[in-house]
Amino acid sequence: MFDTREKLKIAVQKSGRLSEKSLGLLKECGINLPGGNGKLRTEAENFPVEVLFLRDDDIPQYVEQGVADVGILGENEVLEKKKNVAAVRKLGFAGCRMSLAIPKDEEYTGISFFEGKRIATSYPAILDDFFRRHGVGVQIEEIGGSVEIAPSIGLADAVFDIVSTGSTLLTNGLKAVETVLKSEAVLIANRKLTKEKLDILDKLLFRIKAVKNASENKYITLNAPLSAVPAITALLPGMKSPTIVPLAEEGWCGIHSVVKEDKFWDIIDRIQELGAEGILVIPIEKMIV
Ligand code: PRT
Ligand code: ZN
Repeated sequence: MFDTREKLKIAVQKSGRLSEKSLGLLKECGINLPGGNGKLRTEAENFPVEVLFLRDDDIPQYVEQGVADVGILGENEVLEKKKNVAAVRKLGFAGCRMSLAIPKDEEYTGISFFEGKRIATSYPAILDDFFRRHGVGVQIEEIGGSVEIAPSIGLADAVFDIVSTGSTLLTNGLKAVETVLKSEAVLIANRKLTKEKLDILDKLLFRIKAVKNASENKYITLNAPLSAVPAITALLPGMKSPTIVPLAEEGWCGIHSVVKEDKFWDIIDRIQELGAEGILVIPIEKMIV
């Protein structure tokens, strides 16, 4: 398939919240990576890629320098590091927000609340940009981790950190008061990839799209009275248009289509009201559109 000796070098997080999902995505794209914990690099057997396992903090720099060609990491880390890399595609996992939080008993009065305050964070660049944009002067205390304990030990008045469920803030007596940004995993790329590497990246992106489409859609089949077909097909646009097949029973047909996961329950309710019966919903393995 590839008449090339070049391999696309993909940086993924070595161990952390992104590791499993990043490797899982490559696997779903049909890329077989020989396993083995503790490895620093591995080459796929059936696709021209090599995977480098790195700390997520280092990935933007390595991609900028071309040590890796592409990388998978959180948008928050890309924004913080301010490296010259291309953000190619959002990947839909590791969703979180980055928020400002203050002790739960304090009254929050808006962004000016932070004027002159000390804020602990591991993301000083994003925070500095935010307060500059709002014209609020703050003192940023950069710390490497366990940001949430900073107020209780007297290091800071507030924190700026990643929030997912909110339970870390809660158990540390803090409340989130401002969302500064939302983040999810993204694929970034070096800006000067060779034509051969760009071709491999295109193939990879094509596969990622098929995997994502599949996970965001369901295949649906149902039986309907012929009189209800126009109304039902209007609700089930499908990939091009729904497939309609005759049934042995007169006056009825089968309808096959694809529905978006997020609209799914709403559509089921409405087609049932229109007389649909025998509804089957089937997961899609890959979806090429
Ligand atoms: O070792 P390395 O440097 O590679 O990893 P890391 O420790 O820097 O990162 P890691 O593995 O913790 O997170 C990697 C990425 O996952 C982050 O950059 C985010 O893009 C994303 N992500 C998604 C999260 C969270 N959700 C998350 N909840 N990263 C961190 N957290 C932490 C947060 O810092 C806080 O301590 O979880 C806590 C809050 O969680 P809740 O659920 O209590 O609100
Ligand atoms: Zn990190």
